Amino acid sequence: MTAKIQGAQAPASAPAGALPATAAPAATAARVQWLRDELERHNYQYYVLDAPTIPDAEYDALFGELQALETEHPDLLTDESPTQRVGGAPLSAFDTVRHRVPMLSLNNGFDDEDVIGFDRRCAQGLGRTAAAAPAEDLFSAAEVADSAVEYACELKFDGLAMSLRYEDGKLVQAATRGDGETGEDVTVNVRTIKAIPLKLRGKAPAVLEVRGEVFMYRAEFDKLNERQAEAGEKTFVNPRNAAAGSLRQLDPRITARRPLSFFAYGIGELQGAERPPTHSVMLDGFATLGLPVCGERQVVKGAQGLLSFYREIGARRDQLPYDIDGVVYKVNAVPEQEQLGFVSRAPRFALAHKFPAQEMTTVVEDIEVQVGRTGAITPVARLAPVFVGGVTVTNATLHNEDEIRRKDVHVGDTVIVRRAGDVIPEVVAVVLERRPEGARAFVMPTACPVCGSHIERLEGEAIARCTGGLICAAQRKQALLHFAQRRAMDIEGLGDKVVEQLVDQGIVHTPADLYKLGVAKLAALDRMADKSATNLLAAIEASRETTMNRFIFALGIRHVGEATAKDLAKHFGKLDNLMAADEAALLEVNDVGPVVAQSIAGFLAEPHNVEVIEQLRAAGVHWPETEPMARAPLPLAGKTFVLTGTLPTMSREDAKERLEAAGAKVAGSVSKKTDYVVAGAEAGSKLERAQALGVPVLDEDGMLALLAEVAQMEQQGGAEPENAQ
Ligand code: I6G
Repeated sequence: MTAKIQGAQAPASAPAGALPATAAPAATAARVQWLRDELERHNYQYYVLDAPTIPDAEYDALFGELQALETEHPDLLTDESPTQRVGGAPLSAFDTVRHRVPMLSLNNGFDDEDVIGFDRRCAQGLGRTAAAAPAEDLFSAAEVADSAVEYACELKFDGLAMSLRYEDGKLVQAATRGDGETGEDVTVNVRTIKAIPLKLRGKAPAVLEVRGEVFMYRAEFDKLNERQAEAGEKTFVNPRNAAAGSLRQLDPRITARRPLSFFAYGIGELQGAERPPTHSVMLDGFATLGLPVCGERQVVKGAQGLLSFYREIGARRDQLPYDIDGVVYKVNAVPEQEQLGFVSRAPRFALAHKFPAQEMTTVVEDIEVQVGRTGAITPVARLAPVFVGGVTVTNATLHNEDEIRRKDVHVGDTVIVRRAGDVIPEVVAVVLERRPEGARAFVMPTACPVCGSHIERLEGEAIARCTGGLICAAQRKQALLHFAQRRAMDIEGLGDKVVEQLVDQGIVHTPADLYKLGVAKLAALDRMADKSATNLLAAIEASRETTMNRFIFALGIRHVGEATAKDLAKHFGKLDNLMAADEAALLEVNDVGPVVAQSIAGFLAEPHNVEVIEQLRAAGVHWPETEPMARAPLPLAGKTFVLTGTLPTMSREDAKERLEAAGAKVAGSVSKKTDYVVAGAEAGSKLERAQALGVPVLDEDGMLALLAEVAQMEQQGGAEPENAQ
């Protein structure tokens, strides 16, 4: 909840945070009520208006104060208090709930024709005549007929349908959809979801059943899986499964720790208020009552409007912060919805227009390994062809040996494959029930399949590597492709097929050999016409003039991406300065930590790498050089930190990166020389040792505050922070 601080207004008689615990009950009750209203207001700002006004730490302080007052005065405790979202005692089973108004499903559409047909049926049912234009004409028609039907368009979130029952504005029941007639009573779990108000704002109807979707934001899902993995617990396949698994916990305290969210989209039972005249007015009304509604919605006219919405959302689908599997269209006017009615339990006035599935099942026919530029061995699943995410997929990365073990992938398994946007397809999970007899476990080869060199996996590393270096043709090919890519030396025309032949025929061994090529050698390659050979040669020629950051990036040093290459070029100004730098000097470069520094120093310590650099310079590869940048040492240089336990929001790896970027060293064990221990939940012996040695202990917030403080100091000229010893 990080955002600008607006300063919460406490009641006039009680300044924020100043009320003593022993205050008179009336004043305490007022303070308790004020804290509750304030916390709910922040929830509303955050979940409904998407405009948070308070940083996490301040929210936590208000929450802590409320908890303390309620502990001291249990008579003040109510079910609606935000403190009651932490989850009570575990259940033995969920009760069954009969939905007073059934939770219907929607008819699905998959292509333009389905949408045009839907619009035509709605228009005819309402006594209007829909333009029977073919799909391609729909977008050329400049105007929409006045008689066109008006629709409310929304997203179809990939979560779990939920019915929330509010009586006199208070949440009294939450039930899953189940079979649409009966669902499960998950009230105790749903009460832990902060996005769902326990009490509606303003004037609420006597009974309001809100229908909507419980889901998980992708970023929260990733963090949850990171925490699960760090704690050695099972990770989830996708946000939908994580949301479903979290809601179906019998112990609500577990649900309370899961980052669930909610969007409202419909009404079930309603008493004591008129139904809103349109679907879009209903959605706006939800927001007024404090219920989160997705902002990605639009009112359109006719099939043309529907298809434009579909295309516009489809183009942004992968950038949305949550998973969706389609969009939903509903006739906007409620009387028109009633006029159209239902057919076999699905409304005639609504359509779910589905996007191509991003997950499908298929069979792993084999697992092979690929050798990358740095020798990294990546196991790849060869799959029975499957249409997923809009393309036919036959390969999916399995990342590394540990991932294969974690996901327990065998040859012969049926697996779920995911392909979202341009991301490389990956195997997300095995359907264990469908494992055939004789399914074969993967064994990492001990020798490189390309050069036969030994494959090694260093302790603490997830990746196994071919030790062949430049004698390995696979590594050489990848290194050349990396060198030639657009963002590096930008040699157009030097693609897979050409590199393959140049390496296999022994014509090119290192990038420097590219500058010795002539037209005749290139034109002799398979499928290389004279014209292509001349163009390629011209591209190689043009690449001689480059920039220092492109050149550094092109060298393919492990852990040196484009951003680091830029930082290095800016910092050292001249290549010779970089080549003379030791690890300590490299650590002074912006964003370079020990791992990157070690990798660069290791690369430059190899005589054959230096030789290639010299050959490239001798071949005329050049760039403008500048003066090195003068830079003060990083603010936490010389300080040693130890991380232990599970931090509430960051992985230890992230925390380590942040500290190292500020110049600190992160060590594995606590000693007298340790400056700080950063401890999270379930910190063990390291925390005890720090306490015994009197080493200062910070929690995650304390560490972030220190980092913010030193960053500010640095901007102001580099004085030591007050609490950095
Ligand atoms: O209006 C809606 C938006 C999104 C929906 C809906 C939805 O699914 C995520 N699902 C149903 C079943 C209904 N309206 C009726």
